[in-house]
This record gives sequence, structure tokens and C-alpha cells, in this order.
Amino acid sequence: MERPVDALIVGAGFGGIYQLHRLREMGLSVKVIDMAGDVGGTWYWNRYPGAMSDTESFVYRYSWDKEDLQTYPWSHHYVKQPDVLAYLTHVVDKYDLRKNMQLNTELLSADWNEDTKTWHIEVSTGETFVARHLVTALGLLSKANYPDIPGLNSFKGEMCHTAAWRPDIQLAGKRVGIIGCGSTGVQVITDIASRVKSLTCFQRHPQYSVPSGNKPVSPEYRKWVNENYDDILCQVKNSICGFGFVESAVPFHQSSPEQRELVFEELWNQGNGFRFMFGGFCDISTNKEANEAACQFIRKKISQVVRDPEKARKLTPHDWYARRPLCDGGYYEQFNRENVDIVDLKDTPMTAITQEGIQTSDGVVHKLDLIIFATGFDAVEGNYNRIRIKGRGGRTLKEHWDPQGPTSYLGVSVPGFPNLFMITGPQGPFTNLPPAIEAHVELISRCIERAEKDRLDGAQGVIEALPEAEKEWGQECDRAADGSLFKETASWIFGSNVAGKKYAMRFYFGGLANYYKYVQSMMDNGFRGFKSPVDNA
Ligand code: FAD
Ligand code: NA7
Repeated sequence: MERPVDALIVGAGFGGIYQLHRLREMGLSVKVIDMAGDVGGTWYWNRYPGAMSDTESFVYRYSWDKEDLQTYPWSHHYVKQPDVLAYLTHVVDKYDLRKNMQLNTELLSADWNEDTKTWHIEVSTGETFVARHLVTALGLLSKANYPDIPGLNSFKGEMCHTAAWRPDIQLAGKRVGIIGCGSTGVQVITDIASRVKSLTCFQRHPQYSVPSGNKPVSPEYRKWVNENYDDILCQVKNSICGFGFVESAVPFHQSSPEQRELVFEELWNQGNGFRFMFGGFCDISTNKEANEAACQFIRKKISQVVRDPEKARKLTPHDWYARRPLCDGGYYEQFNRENVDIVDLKDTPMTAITQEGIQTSDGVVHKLDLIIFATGFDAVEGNYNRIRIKGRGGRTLKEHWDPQGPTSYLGVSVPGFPNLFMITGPQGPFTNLPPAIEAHVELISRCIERAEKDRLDGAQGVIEALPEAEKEWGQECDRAADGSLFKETASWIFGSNVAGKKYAMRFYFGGLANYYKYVQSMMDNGFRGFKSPVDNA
């Protein structure tokens, strides 16, 4: 028996929780499903030691409950995984959202029925749902990426991916190997180095990391934030990355070498990766000279912090500073510990995982009790490709995205997939995510509102992006990334981290303010780019 709902939402993280609240406010019957055992999304799965936001606490939360913004406690300038999980649980409980949720339930397939104008949805429990609207809040970073290393299953010790961390894993006295030194690897290494017997870090590419500047929040700071939340949120919406600091408008070449050094030093002392990249000069990610100066500054810091010149050499990056910028709570310092070592996989690639540990091309077997995979995610479309979503005429979403890579209109809608709405779908804004998620939820809610009104007026109640709008948005994304060094630097953002994955424009780099403007103008112009009810008749 198919269970009818007005809207089915998949995912109970930041996106799904807010979407549920909005659609319930609109009077719709809504069900949220999630394959996880509880709410939280990213923060349910990523329980690895040291897991923390790199957005500062005051803007890593929802903006729509002012009273909650001013009263909900946070002790530090950054929120750790248990804090974010507790926060999202608190929101769910405060708004009594659990009653519309079904956990431990995976979406397997969704088929659009053109006759009934509904989605027919199969889930892992054997149940089926029928819904007029399907909202996928699957997350950008929720399909874990496991490396394909020969002998992986022969290892006799324990293995764990950071995105599926088991809290029962014991670290004390263990010989630990970690593969991956990205944002996650940096956090894990910093957290566990002092607690394990030995830590061997297997690094393919070193990354530039700056201090986070984390510290306890003073009552004066919190008072200032509370008194200024309206201005803060307005600044966030009118900014490029939405991280709660004013981005610089000063081009690098306008400062003298001495001033540049002072600016970098001040940013280093203040902390935060995005602030370091966007807070001092406006062209670090676009101007090669500016970028190289930032690189040189961080390289100098690495050489000052890391005492062993060989370890420092391995940890020093030489490519552009143009991945998602990292920050840490003392990463480079950990390599001054006797028990922490680094293996440069460019010098000595991994050849196999054996019963005892990881073997590298120099013949050395690094003996280990625990291997941690901090190898990131099959980001953006990874989650979509494992579900069979069939739109008009039985065409799957995967087919629609092959071979050019994933596309959409505004990151939310795809032609041929009526009443399917993605929160942080491909080609959404590359920013602090809560404000971007809120922008998507607002847009999706307006689309659903429009379709429902249309239906109640006797029409079909269907809304869907036009192919030309998807194309135009893709061109807008290309334009926004023009000249960006991010495009020239291999990372998950363009799909380079997963073998065989298509290099594609997966994000809108035009910033939050421009995204909001684009969406507003679309709405002011009668939902330009979406098929009108007349087109659908
Ligand atoms: P998610 O939180 O990823 O939730 C998606 C949910 O969908 C998951 O619970 C998953 O189980 C569920 N799901 C997926 N597929 C299915 C299916 N087929 N069936 C059922 N359920 C399914 N962003 C920032 O802006 N700032 C940060 O500081 C920051 N730090 C991060 C740190 C880590 C370690 C990671 C991994 C990500 C971080 N992010 C950060 C990005 C983070 O993912 C977002 O900020 C935000 O939590 C995403 O919320 P979401 O609801 O869109 O997706
Ligand atoms: P990332 O940033 O994709 O980092 C993954 C790391 O794992 C990175 O250092 C990779 O090296 C490394 N990796 C991946 N596969 C392999 C194999 N096969 N062998 C060796 N090393 C490998 O993921 P994170 O989880 O750290 O961060 C993702 C986002 O989550 C981050 O931006 C935050 O938003 C939170 P590479 O650099 O590809 O050579």
C-alpha cells in the first residue's frame, strides 16, 4: 500500500529540518526520511575525534529564530560535532518535528508518474510513498569516498572512515595510520596525536592550513553578537562567502610588501581559513601573484613551526592556495612530536594494504593497529547517483547528468524532473552552508506554494525548470568562476578527488549576495526559468 503525503523530504540535516518546518507551516502533510539513526546529517555521521565546524559559531546556525539565536548557548568561537548535533536536536525538539520523521529509512528509488503528477517512492523498509513533491536534502558531503587500495580487506587491525566513525574505537596505545590530510585529516591528526602510541600520516597532497583562532567566548563578545544579530545576518546575506566577516575590497597590488606582510600576520593571528583567503585582499583566489604571496607566507610559517626539515619539506604545499581553505588548532605543531610521522605518497606511493599495515613503494610496511580513512567524499552528485530517480519519460537523473556532469537551475531544479527540489543540489552557492541552505529552502517553499496554488485553482500543480534556464544558469556558474584559481587546482570541488569522476562546474562561485539577487529577480519576473502553469497545461 502506498502511503500518501503532500511532500516527502529526504535527509534530516540542516536542510531537511528547516524544509520540514517551512512546509508544515504552509499546512502540508510532510514526511522526512533519513537513512541515519537520528537527526543531524553531517553531524550525526562525522563523529571522528576533533570534528568541528570551520565556520564560526555565531553564523553556523539557522537565522530564522531570533529568540533562539540570542539564547541558545555556545561556549567557543567554533562549534564541535557534539555541539552542532545538540543544536540541531534542540531545534527538532523545540518545533516538535520528530513526529514527521522516519529514521533508519533509505530512499532507494523515485519515479514520476505523468498521469497522477506524483512521485512514487521506494524506501529500504519495503514501504512505498506517493508524494506530489519530493525534496532531496541529501547533503553535499555525505557519500563517503573509500580509496581503492589492493589488499584493503586483508588488514587484521581496525579500519574506519571518519564519516562513519564508531565511538567505541580505542586510540590509547595504538599504532594509528591515517590516509588523507584534507580538512578532516587535519582535524583528526591535531586531536589524536598526543593520545596514540604512534601516528603515521599518509599524505598525497599537502594543503595550506592557518590557525582557527578558536577560544572560549567571552560574555562581552556574546552580548555584542546578540545585540547585533540583525546587522550580522544582513551582512552575511550581502557577502560573498557568508562567513560573518567583511570581505576585503582591496586588491593585493595596492599594498606595499611591508603592508602585505602585516595584513597576513594579522589574519594569521586572528584565525579562520576563509578570513585568511578573503578577508585581507580581494584577489587571493584570482590573482596569481597575490595567491603566491599568501602561499609563501604560509610556507614560511610551516618552516618556522616544524622543527624537522624533512617533515617540513613533506608538509609544504607548492600548488595554488585554492582549495576550500583549511584552519586548525595546532596542526603543524603535532609534527614536532616524536610519535608523529608523515609519509609523502608522491615520493613513495602506497602499493598495498597488508595484514600488518600499509606498504609503500620503498618496500616498507608501516605496521598499524588502526587505519583511519580521512579520504573525503564523493561530493555533490555522489549521493544522487546511488538512487534511481526517474523523471518524465523514464529518463533518470544520472542519464540527464551524463556525460557533462551534474547541472541544475539555481542548484534546486532540473528540467524533466517536475516537483523534484534539491537542497544544495549541483551548482548551488559555494559558501558557508546554513545561509545557502536557507536560501534554497525559501526558494523551494515558494515553488511548492506556487504549484499548490495552481493545483487548488484546478490546474496541474506542477513546477519545473526550463532547459534553457538550466543552460543559462550553467553559463552563469562558468562566468562566476572565470579567472578563479580554484578551477586550476585539483580538489573535491571540481570532482578531482574520486578516480574517474568528471571534472565539472559543481558550484556557483558568484557569492551569496548575487545568488539572493538572482533568485529575487527570478521571482519578481514571474518565476522566470520555470515552466508556467500555462506551459504545463
Ligand atoms: P547533510 O547534513 O549532509 O544531511 C544529509 C542527510 O541525508 C544525511 O543524514 C544522510 O544520511 C541523508 N541521506 C543521504 N542519502 C540518503 C538516502 N538515499 N536516503 C535517506 N537518507 C539519505 N559547512 C559549513 O558551511 N561550515 C562548516 O564549518 C562545515 N564543516 C563541515 C565539517 C565536516 C566534517 C563535514 C563533513 C561537512 C562540513 N560542512 C560545513 C558541510 C556540511 O555538510 C553542511 O554545513 C551541512 O551540515 C549540510 O546539511 P545538509 O542538510 O544539506 O546535508
Ligand atoms: P578532502 O578535502 O577531499 O580530503 C581528502 C584527503 O584524502 C585528501 O588529502 C586526499 O588527497 C586524500 N585521499 C583521497 N583518496 C586518497 C587515496 N586513494 N590515497 C591517498 N590519499 C587520498 O575531504 P575532507 O573530508 O578532508 O574534507 C571535505 C570537506 O568536508 C571539507 O572541505 C569541509 O567542508 C568538510 P588529495 O588531496 O586528493 O591528493
